[in-house]
Amino acid sequence: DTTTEQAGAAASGAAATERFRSRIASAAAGSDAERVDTLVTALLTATHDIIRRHKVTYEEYNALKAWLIQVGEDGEWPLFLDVWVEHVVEEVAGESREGSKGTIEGPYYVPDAPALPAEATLPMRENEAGIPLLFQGQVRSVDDGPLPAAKVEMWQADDDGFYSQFAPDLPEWNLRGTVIADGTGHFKIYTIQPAPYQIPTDGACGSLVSAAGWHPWRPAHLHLKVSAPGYQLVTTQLYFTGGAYVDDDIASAVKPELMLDPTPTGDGEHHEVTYDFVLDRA
Ligand code: MBD
Ligand code: FE
Repeated sequence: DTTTEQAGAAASGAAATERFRSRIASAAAGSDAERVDTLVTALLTATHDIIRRHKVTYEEYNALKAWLIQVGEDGEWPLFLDVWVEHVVEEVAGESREGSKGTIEGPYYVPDAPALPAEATLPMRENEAGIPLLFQGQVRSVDDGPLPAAKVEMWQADDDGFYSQFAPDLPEWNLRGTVIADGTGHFKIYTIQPAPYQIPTDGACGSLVSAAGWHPWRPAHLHLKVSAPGYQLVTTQLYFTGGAYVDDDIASAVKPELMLDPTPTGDGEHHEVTYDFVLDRA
């Protein structure tokens, strides 16, 4: 279910900020002064235009200043940027790539999840809540050949909308795994259908959402990174046809190519769905 319970802004924000810092070498992008000048000048000019056009007051300017300070204190820069900015960066990056559609990574990826065989169950608790789901498919190249031993990294929220390592009291690798496809690129992953995800409402991003009269929800989704040697890695998400918020994702990351429509099977107690990935040459 999608109860009102949630990982608080403080806990998930601090973890996401720490993760980002330890994984991304941020200095590299600062070395081209001409590029920095171009981009920062464009950003500032756009801001100045908004202030003039909307006659922004000192009260509003100070509210912005206080809010920006709060985003940092809550550790919510990864959340803010990935929810409201990353989709356009991904759109630009994806323009030059063929094969399966990608979408944003979001703030909750953790590298090096446990390696699992081509047919595997994601690490989960005994009696993990949620409809059991068999997610299966094949990884191929744009030239149509199967990609043996392709890597399918998967991470997702549980039935309460919580991600392991970003919410308290979950096993470290709950619902995270690195599945190695078989000799014909096939994989079969047993998991549960995740719940919609509510961004924390008790931090700076939550304040923005309520101040603007928006909602704080993302549709239920599976996160994936699919890769093979000599091919470009695809970071993507898959959503569920007809699910809540698929037409109204706060992170603007749903695409028509990314929909799953699992069917009940056998005993009717679980669902299954097939989705194939196509990778572009590196
Ligand atoms: C998520 O689970 C997510 O995928 C994104 C993009 C932003 C916030 C939470
Ligand atoms: Fe997510």
